[in-house]
Amino acid sequence: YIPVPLDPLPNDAEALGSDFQRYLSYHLGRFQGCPPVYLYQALSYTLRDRLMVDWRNTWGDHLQPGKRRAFYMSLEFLIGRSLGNNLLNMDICEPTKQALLQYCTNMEEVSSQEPDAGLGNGGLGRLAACFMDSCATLRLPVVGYGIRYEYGMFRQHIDNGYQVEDPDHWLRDGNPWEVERAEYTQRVQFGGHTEHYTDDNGKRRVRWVSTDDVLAIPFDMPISGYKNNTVNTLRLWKATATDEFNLAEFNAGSYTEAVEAKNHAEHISMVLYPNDSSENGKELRLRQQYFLASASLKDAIRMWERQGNTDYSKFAAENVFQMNDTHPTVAVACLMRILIDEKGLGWEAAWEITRNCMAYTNHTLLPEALERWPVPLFARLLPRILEIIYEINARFLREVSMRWPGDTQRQQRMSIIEEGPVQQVRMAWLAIVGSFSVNGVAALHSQLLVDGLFRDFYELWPEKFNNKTNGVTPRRWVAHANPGMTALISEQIGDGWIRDLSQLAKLKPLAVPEHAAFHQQWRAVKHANKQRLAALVKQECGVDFNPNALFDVQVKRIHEYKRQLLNILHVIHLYRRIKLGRLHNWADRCVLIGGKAAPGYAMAKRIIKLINSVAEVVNTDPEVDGRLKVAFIPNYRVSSMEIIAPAADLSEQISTAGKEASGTGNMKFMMNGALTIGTYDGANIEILEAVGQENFFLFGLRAEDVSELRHAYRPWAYVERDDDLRGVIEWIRSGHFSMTEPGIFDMILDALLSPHDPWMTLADFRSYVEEQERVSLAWQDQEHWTHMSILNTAGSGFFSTDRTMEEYNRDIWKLKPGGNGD
Ligand code: DL6
Repeated sequence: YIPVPLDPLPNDAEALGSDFQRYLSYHLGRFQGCPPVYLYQALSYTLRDRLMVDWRNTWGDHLQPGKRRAFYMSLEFLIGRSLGNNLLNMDICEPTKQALLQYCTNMEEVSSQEPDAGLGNGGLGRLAACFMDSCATLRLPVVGYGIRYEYGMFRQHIDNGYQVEDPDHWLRDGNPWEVERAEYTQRVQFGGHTEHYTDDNGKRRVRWVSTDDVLAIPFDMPISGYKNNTVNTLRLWKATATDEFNLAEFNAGSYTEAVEAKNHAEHISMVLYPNDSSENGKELRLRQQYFLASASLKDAIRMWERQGNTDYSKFAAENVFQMNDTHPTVAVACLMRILIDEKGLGWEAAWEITRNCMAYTNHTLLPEALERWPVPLFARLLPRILEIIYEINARFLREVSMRWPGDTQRQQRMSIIEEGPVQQVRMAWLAIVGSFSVNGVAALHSQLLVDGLFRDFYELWPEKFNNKTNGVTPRRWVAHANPGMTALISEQIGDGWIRDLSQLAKLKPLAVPEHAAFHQQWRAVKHANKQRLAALVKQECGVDFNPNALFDVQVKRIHEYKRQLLNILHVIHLYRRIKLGRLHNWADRCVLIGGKAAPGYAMAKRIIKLINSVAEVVNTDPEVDGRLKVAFIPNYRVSSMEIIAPAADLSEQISTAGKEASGTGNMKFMMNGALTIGTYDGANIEILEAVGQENFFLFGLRAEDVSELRHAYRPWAYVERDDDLRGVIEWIRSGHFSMTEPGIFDMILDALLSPHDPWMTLADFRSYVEEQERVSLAWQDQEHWTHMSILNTAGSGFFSTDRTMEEYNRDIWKLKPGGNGD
């Protein structure tokens, strides 16, 4: 094969239109009256073609000899839809719209056909997707490694107020964006046992034998940079059976067993685990983690060796792996195995390399989310890897005992192997020991980590620990999601802010009342966005939202620590105020709540039922008369947030202080001009600092208050001294919202009223209600609200993932931004 020069394809409406037509007819075989999903596919192929030259050139740049690269390893990439985002980045929205009009269809209709790539649970997975976007925009040579789940995050529908989960077979109609690269298939070992032997040079070696291997086939997704001719790669692995494995069974006459074996292998990439904050503990999940780590490391090594490299002492200078939470951290031991068993390096040399190319990001302070794996499971599934972990641990504990002689308690606390009835491998400890960098995702979170959970390790290696406050990509979350505001801002300050979000600060002078015309336009844009959301709410929930009311929004995973309960207690309080005729300083509100509960999380599912039950009562009570509306939007996902964030007036970020590592929804809302009501938690604190206390509604306990109160928490005391709270609790208890299913909310009340409630919801009720009253008052002065809204957008420059990625690069990755020769 002789590579041929590739010319960029023309981007005018005529060329786009004729390619679109060609794909529809000649490739997809669809003619008149075809289902609209094929229009989406034909358009996506048309656009993907136009990414190919830049994609090839960007790879070429990444693969230059001596070039340092980073690999972002994540079990989750919550990408959402690609079409609109690529159109924006490629700067061909207008000709594409024109091209489609020739074929009697419009962009909205076509782009709504794209299924969300829901390959993630929530914040952690969406962050990974935003990182990919920013790396491409900054031209950083970063490859994302993940799993191509056949079924992404489940789809949620609501039946009688309860969450019901439906499988999300997002790949059913194919994925026009991906390119399969079977030539780079990797083999991943499982099971078997180890053999210790002496090689021809008299060296003691280990081999891992009699394994059940699985093949990992890469599928590449293009990640376009913003108007910069750069296309990075997200490489997602699909699992499949090896041929020999099938053949053995087949030759034994067991055709069906052979096919079953194939199924068994393919299970690995079948489904995303839908838990975002508790360990999964399932064998299949560990298989997924090792599958990703092993395939990705082998692939990165393959690329490096293909450049002619053989001297492994240079490997860490040219390769860095960022591990997204504990999920892929088995990579530490996996790389050791490859270097020692396959490349023949000694332990010290291999360890030096590993510790210099691994970096770990922690995303949670909840101890239950820190993964641990039972040793017996590890021994059965990954016997060689367990041996290596034992050796890492033994050497590490020697280091600890030299530093703190005789401190056996500390050794126990720091051991990678946790003792107990069943020994466990502590994945976070393995990650810290095996990495040169450990970071948290917001200033408070990083501080709490080194003060608490990771304290022992911080005392040993303070230099490893750092903070990288999260961000979101302004391309998807403003330029794409909010075209009205984008045009308005660009008219005033130019469009440089889309690449350099700190330029939004130029809006600050426009926030003063003298710029009345601008303020009028700002409100008009928000109003139009609210109309768009109101239409969605009507369609999805059958509830009428009045765009003149305050849109009060909380969308995120349903979890007790995120305290959707506090929100709904406030809604009931507002409802009582209407019923009791206490309407002083009233502001009409539409309260929108959305999010998925982990299928096994009974309390979270009951909270969804409570929200829906309250909505039902409030929305149908004629006395409410439009003053208050409540809706639960089903199947909250990336594409719905694209409509929700631009329309929100008030962003609810009300977690128990010290529990939300960062939050990123808070940033999306702020950028789109919403004001935040929030606790002093996660990145809320940095938002508050960026925008000033006078433009933020702060309430509630602080992290240190929460820790202090832990052993003296008396929820009844709050109820006894607060008539409003008592009234709210009584209304729930009396069955006001559960007439046909008495007692269904008792489990919620019991949890709220328990002195062991770790989320301390009732402790924050009064200050939340009072702050909400300030919100209502502030809303009545629309001019001042607009001023605060503009200042929120103007102050959001820090929260771009471009800044986050620049910091990762400056402090951890140290990559040279590329050029692809354009
Ligand atoms: O760092 C991204 C995102 C944070 O913004 C959230 O605050 C945090 O909860 C989330 N973490 C996880 C990990 N599991 N848990 N819990 O999803 O990460």
